[in-house]
Amino acid sequence: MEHEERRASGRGGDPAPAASAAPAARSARRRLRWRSLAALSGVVSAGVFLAAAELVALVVARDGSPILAVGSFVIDIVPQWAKEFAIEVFGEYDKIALLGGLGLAVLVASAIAGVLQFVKPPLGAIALGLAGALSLAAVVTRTGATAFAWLPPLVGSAAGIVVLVLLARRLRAWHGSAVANDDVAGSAVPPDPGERAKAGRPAASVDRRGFFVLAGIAAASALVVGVGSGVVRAATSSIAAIRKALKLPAPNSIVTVPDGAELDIPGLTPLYTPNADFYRVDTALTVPSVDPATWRLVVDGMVGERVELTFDDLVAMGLDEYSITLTCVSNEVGGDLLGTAKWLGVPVRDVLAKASPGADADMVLSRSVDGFTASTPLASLTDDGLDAILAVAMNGEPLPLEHGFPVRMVVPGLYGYVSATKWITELKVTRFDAEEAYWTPRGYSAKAPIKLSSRIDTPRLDKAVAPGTTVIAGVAWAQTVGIDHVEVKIDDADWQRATLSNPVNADTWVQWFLEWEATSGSHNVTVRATDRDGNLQVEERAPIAPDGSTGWQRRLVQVS
Ligand SMILES: Nc1nc2c(c(=O)[nH]1)N[C@H]1C(S)=C(S)[C@@H](COP(=O)(O)O)O[C@H]1N2
Ligand SMILES: [Mo]
Repeated sequence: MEHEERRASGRGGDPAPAASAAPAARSARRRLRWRSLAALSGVVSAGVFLAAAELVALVVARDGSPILAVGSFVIDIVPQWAKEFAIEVFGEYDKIALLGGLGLAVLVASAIAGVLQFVKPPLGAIALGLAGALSLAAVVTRTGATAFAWLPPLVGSAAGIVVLVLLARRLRAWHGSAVANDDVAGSAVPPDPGERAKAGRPAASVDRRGFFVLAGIAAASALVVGVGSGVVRAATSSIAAIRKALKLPAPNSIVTVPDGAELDIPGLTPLYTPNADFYRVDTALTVPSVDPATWRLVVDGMVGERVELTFDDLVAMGLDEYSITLTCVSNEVGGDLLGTAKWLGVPVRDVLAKASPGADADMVLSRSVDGFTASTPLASLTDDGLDAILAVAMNGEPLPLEHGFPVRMVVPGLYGYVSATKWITELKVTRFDAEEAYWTPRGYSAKAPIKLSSRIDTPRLDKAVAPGTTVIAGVAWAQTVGIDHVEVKIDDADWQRATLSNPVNADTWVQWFLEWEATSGSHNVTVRATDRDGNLQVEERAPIAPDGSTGWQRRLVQVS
């Protein structure tokens, strides 16, 4: 009893017995204490409000989230100078700063509502109802508000008001019993249970527990529901989820892989590179998030008519499947910055034709959402014999996010940096003497056809082979032309022709192999390819800059 009374009147470091000194200061401290608890009940109620609204929004109408609606509303009304100031002070954290500021405002307002409900009910509940009405207005006035968008703020404010009313009631009960007990204690007469029963007051400890239990349950549920809804929302509204749910129409044609196109040799690169193993090269710090629903492709520049396509427009042009080996200019001799996929897409020439490119144009500058650009000769995109495409799928699934979702360009025979723009948004018809692409001022050629090359996959340098029959195998590529033959030389012996896999097409690499009677010791294995135009792979070594490496790969093989 004594113990309870002292707690209720605040322990704030006052060593003096309760009634002895400075009664005014003591009562001020007490008032502050009760008001803090009232403020707490307001904050908890606001938490319940927001969490309940987020849960309902998640289930019935995502755009009904009061947090998002009010946040967007504030972003819309903030004047330009304030935005600039925020960007100057907070940099890229300006939106986080805005949300933080908004959160602080909600905290203060809900604390005030809590105090009001405690001091002058039902003022706090009315204030919360007002906040509900305001957020409801923010929700339903947003452009494109859906049919049930009003439900989340309504349910949220109802839940918040109920919790606030209950908490304030318990707090007042506790306050009442504490004051009554205080009076009894203050009379310096040992409290008598009989007297208390007469006054009809339960122990303050009971009311206190009632308040904290309810506040605790409400706060914990708000936290769990709020954080849970946020996590589920983030996980399911992410571009990854949109990609997963995306259904592409059936293609008009698919790639036919002829018999013998894929050799079954351990250690040999597969004909088609699984998406998960496909090399990735780009300048993007974080993978761009592009929603196909809002994606647009603009064809402009030197055109008869500017054209804008949606994802559905593009896909409705009809999809076909193409087998193309993509290669990076940074691929060193023997390197692995290349891969082959079956791409589903639309010919770039069909898209360009809609815009009627001007006769003087000789280049298309393709641009990504993140600002990357590539310069591709117009002829490489419009030539009837070339399968330059805007691709939407890779090996049977929508483009992986890191490979350009939802749309990228793929051009057979050109290095990726001058053709394979991922997350593409614009095709600007222009001239090489008028525009430069991303890598051009950085030491790479404006035009860069892929160089004919070949690679040894097995045996490997780091794995000794046993003497006897050994298979030497690898891949060779000469996109748009095709490989005619591959030759292998062991030490200083004569060149021997390797056996090739059955080619899928000229744009796809071929696999090759040669059986070799390996003898103990170390041996040099060298490979070179010749394309169907009769060009022999260049022997002389060249670095990757400015337009791709050259040289014959020579590998040291240990036989023991
Ligand atoms: N938006 C964008 N697209 C890009 C690049 C880039 O940096 N940004 N890099 C290009 C380069 S250099 C290559 S080799 C290919 C690689 O494609 P991948 O990552 O799908 O293998 O993408 C090309 N497209
Ligand atoms: Mo590249």
